[in-house]
Amino acid sequence: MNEQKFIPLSDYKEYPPEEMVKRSKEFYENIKRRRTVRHFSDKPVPEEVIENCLLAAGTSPSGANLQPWHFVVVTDEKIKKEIRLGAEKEENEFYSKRAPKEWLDALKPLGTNELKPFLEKAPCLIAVFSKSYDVLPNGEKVKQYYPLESVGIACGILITAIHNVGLVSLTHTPSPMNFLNKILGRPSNERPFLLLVVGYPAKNAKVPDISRKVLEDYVSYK
Ligand code: IYR
Repeated sequence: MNEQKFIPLSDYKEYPPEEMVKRSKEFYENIKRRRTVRHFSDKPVPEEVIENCLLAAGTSPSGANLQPWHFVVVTDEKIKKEIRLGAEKEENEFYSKRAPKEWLDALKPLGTNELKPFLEKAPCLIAVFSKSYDVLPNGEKVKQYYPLESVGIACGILITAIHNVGLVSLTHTPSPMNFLNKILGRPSNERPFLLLVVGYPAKNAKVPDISRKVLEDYVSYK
């Protein structure tokens, strides 16, 4: 059994209220420029930057601190092509058969379709996997708690870290995504959660003219 062990919260920093207001505004001004981008340049991204963003993601809170995630960074052209082919096969089915009209209507403003050239063009794909159980080196299975919530939070931090360094990302979720286990050789206790496309925007990149809800529409106070 693990003994409880507590250490002082030595890295905590408190800021005076005015400083808090300034920092909260600055953070908001920065993060509100984040856009999901579908037009990528093929300019390579520094490996160390991606690694630092993944270190940031790995600080995420998680159920019982079990950190139920695995990230596969893909820069190999052949593997990117395989992923594109796998995704386009699923997306073809989605757009031509599986998607109800209501869903297709909701996607119209985004201009998405079954073609996913960005999966080959972008320099870096990060496939994120979530574990419903972990397997210890001795083969013992360990249940994970709140894996989807935990991995979702980690992805939020990752997306924020990527924006913070001046790169753009696209949260891509072809469905189903099990083809990623096969291509990337991941075990069956890991479920693909998200395929994050990362890079620089293309010179002529365009984004849909969409708006965000105003605060009053998504926050209430009691
Ligand atoms: N996975 C499809 C469809 C799609 C679904 C949602 I929800 C989006 O926000 C965007 C697209 C695709 O990637 O085209």
